[in-house]
This record gives sequence, C-alpha cells and structure tokens, in this order.
Amino acid sequence: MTEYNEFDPFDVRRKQLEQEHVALLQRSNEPLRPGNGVFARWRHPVLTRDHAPLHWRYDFDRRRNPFLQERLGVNAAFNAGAIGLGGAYHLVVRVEGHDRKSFFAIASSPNGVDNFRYRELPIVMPETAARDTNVYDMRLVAHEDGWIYGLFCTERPDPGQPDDPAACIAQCGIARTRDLEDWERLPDLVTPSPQQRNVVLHPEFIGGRYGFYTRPQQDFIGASSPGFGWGLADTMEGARIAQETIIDPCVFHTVKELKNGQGPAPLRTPHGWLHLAHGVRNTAAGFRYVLYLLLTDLDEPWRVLRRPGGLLIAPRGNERVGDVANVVFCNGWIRDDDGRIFIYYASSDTRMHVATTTEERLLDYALNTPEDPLFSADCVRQRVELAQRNRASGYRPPA
Ligand code: M1P
Repeated sequence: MTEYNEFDPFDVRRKQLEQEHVALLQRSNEPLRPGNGVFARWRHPVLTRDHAPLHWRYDFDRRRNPFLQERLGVNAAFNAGAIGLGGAYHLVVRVEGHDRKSFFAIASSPNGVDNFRYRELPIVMPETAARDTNVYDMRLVAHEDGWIYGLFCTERPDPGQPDDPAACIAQCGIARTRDLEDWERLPDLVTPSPQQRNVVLHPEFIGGRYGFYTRPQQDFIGASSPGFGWGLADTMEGARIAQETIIDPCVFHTVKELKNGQGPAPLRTPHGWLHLAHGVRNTAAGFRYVLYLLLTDLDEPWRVLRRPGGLLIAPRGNERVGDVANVVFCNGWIRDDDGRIFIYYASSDTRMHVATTTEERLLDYALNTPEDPLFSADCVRQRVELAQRNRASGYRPPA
C-alpha cells in the first residue's frame, strides 16, 4: 500500500486555510452578459458557507486542537436581509451551522457585488421569554419612525403535539436597532393566523399605524396558503394585527400556485411600490421557488396595480443544487441614490447571489410585461402578437 499522509502539520494547514480564505474574500465578481435586459446575474455567489470567518469555525489553539479540526462547521449562508448604510452594503445573513440552527451575522461590502466580509462576531439576538429554537430570514426595514427593524421567523416546537419532534410553530419575531450593532428584541407579532412566516414591515406609516405584509398559514412548511396578506398594528412594542386581508392570492397553474410570500420591504417609486415576492409550486421533484414582481398603489400599498406575468428570477444552473434544491429566495434588496438596485437572492437554501438592475428597468418590466392570462391559448396569443409586431416593425431573425 502506498504510504501517504493527507493531513499537513498544524502550521501548514493553518496557512493553507488562511490563504484560501483570503483569496475567496478578495475574489472579484463580474456581471454575466448579455442578460435579459431586466437584470444581470453576477458570476460568483457573493457569500457561501466558506466565507464564514475561520475563527467562528476552528479552534486555533494547538493544545486544545492539535489536529486543527473544524469544531463548529458552517453549512450554509443564505436568505439575507439587506440595507445600505454609511456608504456600504450590509447583509444580515442567515448562517446555518452543522447543527441546523440558523443565526444572524452581518457581512458588508464596499460595492455590493463582491468583497463581503463578516463582522468580528455574529449578532447575539436577545430572546423573549419563549426561547427561539431557530431564527431565520430577516427583513430589514429603515422605518420612517427612525428605527431599523428586523422582522424574522422564529420557530418553536408545537406545544400541542409534544410527541412529534418535527411539529413546529413559526411566528414573526421582531427586533430593532439604530446601528446594526445593538439590537432590542420586541414581543413577537400577534396575528389571527396560527402560523406566520415571511412577515415584512412596510417602511412608512399608514394613517399613523404600522403596516405589515403577512403570510397566514394553517400549518408548517408543507402547508399551502391563501396568499400573502396585509394588516395594521398600532405599535411595534407589542404589535397586534386584528385583521389580515389577502392582497396577492395564490392562483391555479401560476408560479404562486401553492404559496407565496413578500420578499424584502417594497421600494417607493413614482409609479407605485415595487414588490419582490417568492412564489411556490409543487412538482414531482418537490417544491419549486421562483421570484416575481408586483407594483402596488402609493397611498394604498395593499392595492395591486400591476402583476407582470410569470417569474422574474428562477433557479438556473448550479443555483438549482443545494440543501433544498430548485429554490431561489429573496428577502433583501438595496437601492442606491442613483436608482441602481442590488437584488440579493439565495439559491437552494445554500448560498447568496446578487443580481443588479435599476429602478427604471424594473418599472419598465412591471408596466410592460403582460399579465399571466391564465390559459394556454391566451398565452400563445400573447406570443404570436409579439412576433407579429416584430415582423410588422421590420425585425427579421438572423439567418
Ligand atoms: O426552503 C425554501 C424556503 O422555505 C420557506 O419559505 P416559505 O415559508 O415561503 O415556504 C422558508 O423556510 C425559507 O427560509 C426557505 O428558503
């Protein structure tokens, strides 16, 4: 048998780990051309499990860890909230350990497309009296009341089913901060629904009240939902929604047939609020998650003005591979002062990507993409009309 040693000594391994890590953090990114004119994907994921700081994973004391083993592995980095602050692009990332628990950690970049680096330590999120078994998918909102709110999902075992270790209740946890450093935990949101995920705070007051996008659900992950909803609460310090109204219902044979959910907080534009949402359908291979866009009324953000048909972003290529395959999910985007928009989306519950576009392009998409006509014959008609318009205006396909 050939004798070999696949493990280098402590110091050599340490050097290799550090060199690889620095190279990954410094890797530059580039947009993929020509794209579809709506948004541009970028070549590399902006965050993966390997971006997590080495000192969160390895014990670098050679007496305690002579083999330089990874002590606390990181499994995934995904579903990040996003905010632009102080000239930098900040993601509050859902970091998932090998133990399956997620936690929040801030990674920031000077340009929004590469060089994301985590802060020294993850966020130590305060808890309520009912401890969170798991927390994830934070939506960051700079509200006009002056606070930055983080709304996220908190999961706890279902007290009504103590014999089922998979029985779970999901609710909306709420925290707030001024600087992303110190976080104050507020009571969970109370709604008429047994379970909530994908709850998002509207950034402006509505008649002096706080507006929420909700996603009522009777049961946990596999359950369908009537759609995503809207509700109002008087305060954030004990937020309670008395009535939820479905504003974007699930519809048969569309990208949101099974369930959907508001993505990040909507962006105010001259034509209305731009919303990014995820839609889910069931397939023989499991659920498929895609992203789609909506435009709602500026004064009544629960009133949908435009529903461009179909999906905006679907999992493509390697994005389809991961812990939960065939998923794209977005709970964070950032708009610069010049209208550039950075869409931070996760693929297959595993890693984070960026797609870039502008407010002008997304509005053009929202205002000019025809609605899903819901019947195949009408979809063909749409396509035939497009081809005929092209012909009439002189376009001929390349030979
Ligand atoms: O696994 C896909 C997504 O599933 C859930 O989303 P939803 O509540 O809409 O079904 C969430 O757990 C989300 O984190 C996850 O990415």
